[in-house]
Amino acid sequence: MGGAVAAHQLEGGWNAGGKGPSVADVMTAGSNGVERRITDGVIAGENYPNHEAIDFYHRYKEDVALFAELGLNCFRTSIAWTRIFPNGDEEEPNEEGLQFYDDLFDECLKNGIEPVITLSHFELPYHLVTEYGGFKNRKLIDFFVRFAETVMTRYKDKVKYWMTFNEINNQANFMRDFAPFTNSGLKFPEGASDVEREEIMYQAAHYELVASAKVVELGHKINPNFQIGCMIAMCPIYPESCKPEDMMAATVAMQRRYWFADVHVRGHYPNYLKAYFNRKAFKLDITDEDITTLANGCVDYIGFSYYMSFAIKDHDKAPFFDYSEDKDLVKNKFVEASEWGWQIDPLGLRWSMSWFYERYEKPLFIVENGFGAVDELEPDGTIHDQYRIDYLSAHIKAMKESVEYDGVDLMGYTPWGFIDLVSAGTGEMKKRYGFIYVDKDNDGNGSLARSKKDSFAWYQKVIATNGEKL
Ligand code: P53
Repeated sequence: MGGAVAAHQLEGGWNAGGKGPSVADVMTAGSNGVERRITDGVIAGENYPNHEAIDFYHRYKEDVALFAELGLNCFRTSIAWTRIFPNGDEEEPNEEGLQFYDDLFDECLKNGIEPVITLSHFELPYHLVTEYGGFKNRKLIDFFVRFAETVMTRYKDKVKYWMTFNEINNQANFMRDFAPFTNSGLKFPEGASDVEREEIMYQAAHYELVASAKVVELGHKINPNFQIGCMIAMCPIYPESCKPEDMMAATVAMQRRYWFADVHVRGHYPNYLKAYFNRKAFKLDITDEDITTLANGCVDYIGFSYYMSFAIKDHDKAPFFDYSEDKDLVKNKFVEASEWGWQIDPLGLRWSMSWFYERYEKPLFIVENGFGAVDELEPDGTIHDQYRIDYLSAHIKAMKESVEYDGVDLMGYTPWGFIDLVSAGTGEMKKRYGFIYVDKDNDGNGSLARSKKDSFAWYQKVIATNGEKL
């Protein structure tokens, strides 16, 4: 048991140590219901919350000591691609960036905490967007492989567990700008039609899957003990009712959101997707060599995040039931939601674990789970976040049931944002997930001091008893 974060959401130091700007560095702060804006480069006077984040870059030693006190066995973070290759297309890496992660991993290992590393967590070098158009350009495969080879070689004796692309399937929501940009550095041409957006998304995702497969193969050569996984955002999609058309709509929606996992794990495109590509007459660059690469780079385990479940109704879309994540989802009247509208559904985690395990028979690693909420600081500085404890307890209980009653092979569990950090979706600080409070508000004010919430002692006990005491 451990905890999870991502470099761009906590490190700050966005231009320190030779780091270049990433896609996260050109996104302004949004708020609940207000999307983050993507600016053309870094513009003076805008509020970019990731530039300072919680300043982990300069405070990691004290922070890792706190993580050790919490009792983390493992620490999932990402390596900011732009610390290593500031523009993404250089031949040689930036030594200062490499040294930073050497020091961070040493600090973790010294404290008995094993690093678990995501290679690409919404941190594509911004230069690869402006010069190459992001991952819709085949050249990005080589840039990513070079980055991965560099860090996997450098840290081969410090890091065993890796993941390639964080939540690669978020971009199934191609009608919004956020996921295609953060996943793949995509900016759609002005006035692009729905179909054009979709085709571009599939092309970029294909190149990412090829890049991932190459890195899996290469990683196993660098160190045969490496465990290299994918990372899927799992929000199961339930039929709104038992009406057969609702069931079929849910099935098709699951295909459109989770085919990425099929390719990662099985090494080939599923027939339902080939049939869809044919029907849509997409012109995708998928070569025979790519097909071989995919087959040779199947992942070792399935990393996934779980926060919420979705529901869908058929919307009279028979016979194709084409899915629009932007329009087709409906509220599930049987569950409550967080302040940000994320539906709280612990049993959905057990369902998801069964779905993955039945389908792939590969070990699962829950690499994110958590409850984003507004915390109230009491006059004496304490924070009573019982709602967070309730959410996590219920999910850990579901996880235990999955292992005990359904026979699922679970490798680990790392709750998200166990130290408060910048929200990916909204750029807010006040959407907090942490057991460790960080004094900073949405406007960037605050001392950045760390303190323990009630959930800190609770999670300490959970880790110490391996989930027996909730
Ligand atoms: P925030 C959408 C749906 C599920 C997970 O999210 C998501 C997103 C993107 O917002 O992202 C993951 O911060 C992601 C993390 C992120 C976390 O979930 O929007 O891997 O980077 O911070 C929570 O509340």
